[in-house]
Amino acid sequence: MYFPNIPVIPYEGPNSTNPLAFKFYDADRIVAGKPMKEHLPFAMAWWHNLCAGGTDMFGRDTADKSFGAEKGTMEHAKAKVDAGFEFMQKLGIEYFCFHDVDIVPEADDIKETNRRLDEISDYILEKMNQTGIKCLWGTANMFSNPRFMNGAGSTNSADVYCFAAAQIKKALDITVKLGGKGYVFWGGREGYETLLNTDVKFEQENIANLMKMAVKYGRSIGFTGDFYIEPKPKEPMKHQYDFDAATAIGFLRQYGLDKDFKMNIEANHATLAGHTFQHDLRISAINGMLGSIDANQGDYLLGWDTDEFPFNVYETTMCMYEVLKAGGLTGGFNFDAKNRRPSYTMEDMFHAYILGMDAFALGLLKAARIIEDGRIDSFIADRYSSYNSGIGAKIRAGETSLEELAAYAESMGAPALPGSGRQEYLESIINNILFCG
Ligand code: XUL
Ligand code: CO
Repeated sequence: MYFPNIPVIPYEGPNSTNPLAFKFYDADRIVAGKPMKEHLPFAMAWWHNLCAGGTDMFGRDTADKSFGAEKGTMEHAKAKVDAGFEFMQKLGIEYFCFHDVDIVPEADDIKETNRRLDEISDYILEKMNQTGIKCLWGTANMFSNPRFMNGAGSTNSADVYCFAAAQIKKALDITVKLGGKGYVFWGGREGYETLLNTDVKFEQENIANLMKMAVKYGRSIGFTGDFYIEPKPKEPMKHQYDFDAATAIGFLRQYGLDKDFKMNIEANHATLAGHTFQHDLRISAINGMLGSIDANQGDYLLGWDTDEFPFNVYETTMCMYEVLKAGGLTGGFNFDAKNRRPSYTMEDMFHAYILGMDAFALGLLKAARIIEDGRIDSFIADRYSSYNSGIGAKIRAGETSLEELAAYAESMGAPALPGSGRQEYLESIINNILFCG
């Protein structure tokens, strides 16, 4: 046991003061027609939870993630598997997500790295069979190693490009072996620092071709799940090609990848792009591409990717509103989030997940209430009601012309103002639902 002092986390309800209990996440409670756990397929992010110890550019790890083994060894890799499964079981988390190099130490020779991946995935598979825990998605880390300083698909080096292809191929093999529902491309360093040394069109074509080859290979080995792009506007690169959902969707359509790909939307990435989390979820959903979510939050006072555990219930509510309206996710909610550096104990790892799971559970309850309440929906329907009949209906049906609309406008004279947006009233409805009952 790696967490001997932590019990299985029970649901105790909103009035509980037990720090190691859920206040809102009640896995089997039925909300909007199905159990909470089906609305909220939570996943543990291997990298933050089992690998990262709080290193930043000013100081080394504060948290000890050795799990009793020497780091960089396969013994350590296995200890992380054991600790991870104990962690997920204690929290009732049913999925995990991983990068290739999260689950094994990378060797100098890729053949050896791949051998290690085979070994560890056998071990993980055994644990999965014992516990019923599943893989949400896998990915390849093509941004940490110095060889990827100029990106993977976007690199200027054909040899590095081939290395990236080899990593993707293996990561797909392992994802399929573990029954992963998805495969993620986060364009870690797919972007550029200066146009003085960069051919953007060339790089984007290469990225698209790499993705096409990945789709072709994935389908050939029986991967039936979704490929995801995880948009992010900046960091580490100054300009990243997958800036936001709209940009990534345009890219996928341009290169004919839109049938195989969906979006994995991360809250903190959306806010770095100058959007709300809700905005990128909506853009994905209306394009039929809302796939999965990296559940975290940023800090509006800081301009970088802080990957905090989500506690802002307003944000989780508006997220769950989008998810419910979209009919759910094909993926899940991966906590791509890390403890703050001074929260370095094992117990803090549990507090973080309890916080995040409760924040989304409460968001789900409130979002279901907003929909059930109906005032927001009926306000929006009414706001567009001028398109329900007459000239508006003709516009919607595409059965008119610029000439007809111009003639209509001339006969009408000046139109009346379009009606109050009532933003403050609507915001007060949200507060009313959030804070009463
Ligand atoms: C980085 C990030 C990644 C991806 C997976 O900002 O979000 O961890 O989720 O590569
Ligand atoms: Co992420």
